[in-house]
Amino acid sequence: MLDSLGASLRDTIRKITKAGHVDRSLIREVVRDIQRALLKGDVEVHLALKLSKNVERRALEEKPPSGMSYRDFLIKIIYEELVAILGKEKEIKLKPQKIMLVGLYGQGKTTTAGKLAKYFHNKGLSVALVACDTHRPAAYDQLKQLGEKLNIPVFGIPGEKDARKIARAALKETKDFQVKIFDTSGRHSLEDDLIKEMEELKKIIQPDEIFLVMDATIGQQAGKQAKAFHDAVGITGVIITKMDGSAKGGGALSAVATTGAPVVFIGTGEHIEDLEHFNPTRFISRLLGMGDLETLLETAKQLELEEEKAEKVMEKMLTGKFNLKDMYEVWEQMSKPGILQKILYSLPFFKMGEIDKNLVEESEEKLRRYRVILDSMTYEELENPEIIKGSRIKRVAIGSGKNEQDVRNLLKEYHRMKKMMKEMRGNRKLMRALRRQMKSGNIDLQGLL
Ligand SMILES: Nc1nc2c(ncn2[C@@H]2O[C@H](COP(=O)(O)OP(=O)(O)O)[C@@H](O)[C@H]2O)c(=O)[nH]1
Ligand SMILES: [Mg+2]
Repeated sequence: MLDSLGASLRDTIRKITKAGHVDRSLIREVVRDIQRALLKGDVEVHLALKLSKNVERRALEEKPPSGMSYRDFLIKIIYEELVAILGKEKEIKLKPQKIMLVGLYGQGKTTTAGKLAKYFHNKGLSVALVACDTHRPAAYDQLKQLGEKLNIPVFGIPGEKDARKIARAALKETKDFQVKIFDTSGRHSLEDDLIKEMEELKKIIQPDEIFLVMDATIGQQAGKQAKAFHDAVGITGVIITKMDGSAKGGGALSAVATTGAPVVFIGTGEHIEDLEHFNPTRFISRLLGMGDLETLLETAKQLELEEEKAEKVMEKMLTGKFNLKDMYEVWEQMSKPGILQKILYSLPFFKMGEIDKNLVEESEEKLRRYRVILDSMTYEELENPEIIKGSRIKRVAIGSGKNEQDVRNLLKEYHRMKKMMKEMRGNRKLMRALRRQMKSGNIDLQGLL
């Protein structure tokens, strides 16, 4: 599926991985490669241009989260922009529903009706197929045969010319089934006659979903067709078939996405199981060669989360709102290598000579020792440590199985930390530098101390 587009994109990724470092000329080259690959894959010119512009702009302007290389960051940007042109994923609800399939001749409606029946059947729902194609003489038989193979009932009236009659009768006959899939007639083009038929069937069936079935080989034209069908009858999603045999699938997928209609499924072969729920993220991961990419994205997410967390904790410290919960968080972060550890260790209160041995070990040890004590405190106490006195100290000590001195030590440590933060806040020069350094991700306050 999309073999040549996938191969070109993977070559580009490889080029980035092998590059000594990321500079303007590499970015330009990569952007040109991607543009060429997309155009060859039938992606619409403006869309391809927009994507490559976005990649270039972001690669030049944005900074990777600290801890991530520019190389990985560039790959991440490319990945995200590719996913973005495929639109949003549409969730398939596994509940009772009526699905009406529409589309032109030979696009794969009947085959897809069978595939969908199997899809829902495999998810444990009872399914019935309804043959509303009254145009093709063999349409009923085709669906009937599919149903027999799958062991799924097919409702139809052989010889009946009025699709509306079939639909009405089918609704009664299939009322005990959870999912009902209506196959309908096509035409050579979207003509008035077809529109009228679709509208009438829609009124009778009252479908939860109207899926337009389109063949990938029409490429970018899929966008126009999706729009025309949507204007005519209102579709809720698109199924693109024959993705296996077409180099133009990228064009079809991206063109449909620009219309705002979600691609719901893709057909990837003639066999009944060749149907995939379409997920843009997974699709692009696979196209770019999964494995490594997944780890890279996972790492990026972790780093971004950590950066956010670090900023939140720091902000609290800097504004002077600092309670026992925050102190716990600080220890936790100090015992884990990462950006917050870097920040915390650069702060003055850890350089005052008291804590000079292995800080990581020390933090871990404190966490272990104090966790049970903190667990025995109420929410109110954690938020306002000042209220923990006399009888409260006794209660917490008993609750945690420690003695009162341990509880007092913990509180002492908290007050000491808070006091240091207060002093730090008084040091304007230091605060300014810290805020600046936090933004840039390069933490080094040594010179200021
Ligand atoms: N390779 C491939 N062929 C498909 C796919 N979906 C449908 N077909 C073939 O396309 C042809 C037309 O399909 P059909 O379901 O009869 O289309 P309809 O006229 O819209 O009902 C048949 O020969 C199918 O086997 C697909 O995903 N991949
Ligand atoms: Mg058909």
